[in-house]
Amino acid sequence: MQNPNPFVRRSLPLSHTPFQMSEKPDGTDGDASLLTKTKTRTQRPPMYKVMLLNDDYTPMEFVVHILERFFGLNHAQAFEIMLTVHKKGLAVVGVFSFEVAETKVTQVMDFSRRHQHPLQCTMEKE
Ligand code: TYC
Repeated sequence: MQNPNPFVRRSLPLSHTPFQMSEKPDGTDGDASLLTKTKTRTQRPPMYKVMLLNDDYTPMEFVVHILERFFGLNHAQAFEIMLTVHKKGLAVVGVFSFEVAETKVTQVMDFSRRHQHPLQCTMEKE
C-alpha cells in the first residue's frame, strides 16, 4: 500500500497481541517449557526403635530404674515394660531420631556395665 495513513491502525501493536505470555483466559501461557513445576517434598527423618532384651541375670528393679532414668517413664510404666521384656524376650521402649536413639543405647549399655549387669539395649530402623 502506498502512503498508508499513519492515523489508521492496521494491526494491533505488539503489546496488544491477543494472549501473550500468561494472558490466555485459561491461565496458561501456552509455552510448555514454562509449565514444568519442581515439586519439593520434605522428607521426614528416619526413626529408630530402641529395644531392651531379656536376660537371666539383670535384676528386675535395675531394669525398672533404667527405664525411669533414661526413658522418662514413671514407675508403673517402667515396671510394665520391664515385665513385657521379661516375658516376651524384648520390647520397644521408645522411638527416636538416630542421634537420640544412639545416645539412649550408649547410656543404657554404659550404665549396665558399670553396675556389672549383662543387660542389652539395641536400636533398629523403624
Ligand atoms: N529376666 C530378668 C530377671 O528375671 C529381668 C529382666 C527384665 C532382665 C528385662 C532384662 O531387659 C530385661 N531378673
